[in-house]
Amino acid sequence: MIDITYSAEVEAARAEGKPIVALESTIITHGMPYPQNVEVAAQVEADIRAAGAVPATMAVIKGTLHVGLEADTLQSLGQAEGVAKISRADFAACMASGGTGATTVAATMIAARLAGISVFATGGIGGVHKGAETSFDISADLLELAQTPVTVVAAGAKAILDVPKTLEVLETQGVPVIAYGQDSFPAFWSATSDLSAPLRMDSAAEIARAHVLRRAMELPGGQLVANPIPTDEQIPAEELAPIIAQAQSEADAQGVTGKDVTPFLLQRIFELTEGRSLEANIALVRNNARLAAEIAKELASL
Ligand code: PSU
Ligand code: MN
Repeated sequence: MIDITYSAEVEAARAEGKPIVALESTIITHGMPYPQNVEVAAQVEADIRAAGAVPATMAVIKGTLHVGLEADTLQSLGQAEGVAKISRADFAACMASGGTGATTVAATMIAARLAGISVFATGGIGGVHKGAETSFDISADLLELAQTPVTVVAAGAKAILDVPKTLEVLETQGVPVIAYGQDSFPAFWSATSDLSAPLRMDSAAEIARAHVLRRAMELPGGQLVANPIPTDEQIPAEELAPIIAQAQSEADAQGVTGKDVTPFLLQRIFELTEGRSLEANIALVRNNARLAAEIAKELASL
């Protein structure tokens, strides 16, 4: 009924019970420019393999859910124009109409659950946008974390979001937010923020045990692991604040709404930092991939 294709390496990993890490594709089609998007995606996959796990990048290609992309499929997806950005609301519709779509965090979690994958690495999650009290713009990623049992490793939330409100929604929804190896909630391009994370864990094994316990306790939903960017790669928050403010006011002035908001802001910040935001973004995604691989290995051993 559900048309799913596994890449050769994911197929083999499933048969052998090897650890697998899910990866999203919206970061490829809507989060980074070509050709860096494809280079980074391939590098992140290589990082996961080097850490002893198998990468499964998710995307819908002409109506089929791909769990793991072969290299040529990744290349063409990274260059394709007009790829849909799919979340919970439009995942099935995209498949039913034979469309091609990149998976957001929410859609990647759904795909991971369908494929029996428990761990997923990304850069940043969607959250509560600034001005949400009037726009009601709250990412479906937060509600997915509340209902789909996947541990998501991200570098915290970007300052394009209202981070305190994002943490409030996660708390209301019962999502464990776990800072890795520190008390502070990391701020994407910066390793720390003024906010402390609700939970802290210092090892992949502990994160894996908590994941398994939540399943045993029949608590729905996943966990958000907030993994700080390595400090030698970070960009100070003060430096980015005016750039984010400018990107946000341009979005408001141009009437950007709905699912266009996040890609618009990411693209403008890339342009306004002359690509420096991208360097940090690459470093943190790779760092998250390595931690996710460790968690997947721990889960496979439990
Ligand atoms: N935040 C980032 N980088 C990203 C995204 C969010 O720092 O690439 C992408 C992810 O795919 C995330 C999606 O799931 O944007 C959220 O979009 P929205 O805010 O429209 O829910
Ligand atoms: Mn939104």
